[in-house]
Amino acid sequence: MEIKTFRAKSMQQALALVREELGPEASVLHTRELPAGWIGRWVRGRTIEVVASTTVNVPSRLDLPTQPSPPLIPPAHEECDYRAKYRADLGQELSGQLGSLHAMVEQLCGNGKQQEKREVPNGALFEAFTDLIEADVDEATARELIDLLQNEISGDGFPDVGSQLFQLIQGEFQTTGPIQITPGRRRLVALIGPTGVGKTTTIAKLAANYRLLEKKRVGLITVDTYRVAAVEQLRTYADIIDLPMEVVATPREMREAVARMEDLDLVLLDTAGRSPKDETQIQQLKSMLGEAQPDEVHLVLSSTSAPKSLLSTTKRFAEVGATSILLTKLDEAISLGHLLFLLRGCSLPVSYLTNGQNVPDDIEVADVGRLTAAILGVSATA
Ligand SMILES: Nc1nc2c(ncn2[C@@H]2O[C@H](COP(=O)(O)OP(=O)(O)OP(=O)(O)O)[C@@H](O)[C@H]2O)c(=O)[nH]1
Ligand SMILES: [Mg+2]
Repeated sequence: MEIKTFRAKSMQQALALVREELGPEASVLHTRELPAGWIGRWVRGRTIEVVASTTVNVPSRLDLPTQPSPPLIPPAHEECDYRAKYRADLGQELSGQLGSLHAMVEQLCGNGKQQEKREVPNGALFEAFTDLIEADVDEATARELIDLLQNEISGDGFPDVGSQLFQLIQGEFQTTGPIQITPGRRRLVALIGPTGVGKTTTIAKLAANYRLLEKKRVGLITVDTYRVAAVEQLRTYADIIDLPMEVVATPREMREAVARMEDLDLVLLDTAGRSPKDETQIQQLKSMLGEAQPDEVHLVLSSTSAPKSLLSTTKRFAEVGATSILLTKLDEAISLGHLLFLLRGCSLPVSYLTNGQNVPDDIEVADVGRLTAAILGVSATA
């Protein structure tokens, strides 16, 4: 029996080693991150361990089929044989890992009746898992998606796991469509978010598109009087696009500016970058938005940020009244799989995506299919 342990700095690297050394027939028996104090992690980085085999016929959720393809859920007697064989052969080194493996077997057997009918291609599930990891989806999310996928797959024959995964991810988030302008009713749209994520640039892109292409009457308000250059940055765009612009510093000025722009079709409200950790700043922003009473509040987030920080920032700004997420700098992100952690973890729909510094071109209305393709790193036609 050949059981090998692979260690690498990331799950991607570890799975690549498994493929390289054991080939596509390998089954992944167990994965874990090796414990190392924070100093160890800081000095050496993470260490991911993957235990894999070409001979242990484990009914794993992530294994590859041998020829002919074994059923995902073995009949009960085979399961007992498997356990006895596995216990006898595995030895000391792997004994500590049996717990999770047994839990996996039992979980799968619990659903045995339902799943016996299914023709689930284990190798394709493994491929889907590695594709998600390679797209930078975190391991826990990738596992959850593969579990969901496994439960979704039904019917006879060999389902197209790739397209089912695509559909599954499409169902994990929603989009808002473009800002809707109703004749005779001014739409007030605020952009909020952390510092430097692209709020002002995105306002310029939206303003130019609605003014120059849609021929709407657009106005700008900024409450960003904190940075010396912030007002000038927006004023430059206002001058080029030929838009009215107001600078407000107090709640009263906000009320007055909003009233003066009542006749326009669209008013875009730029705000100063706020740290989600600064309670005072968050409360100031909340009270300014309370005065403005915007119809939409887009939380602008840079897609280059780390997944946990994106989610915690979103939760913080949701308290301020964010109604959607606007993702910027897609062009700078090396991969976008990490966005799934955010999109699955919050209930806000996505409004726009920006992918460059060019005003007004580098912006598009978020589309579920295109964003899913970008997350998976595949062509949008997939
Ligand atoms: N690559 C890339 N750069 C962008 C994008 N959007 C904005 N930027 C750049 O990001 C930098 C910051 O943009 P701003 O629009 O000033 O960001 P902000 O959120 O208004 O910043 P603060 O007002 O300081 O909080 C600028 O250099 C922009 O050109 C994008 O989609 N892609
Ligand atoms: Mg700004």
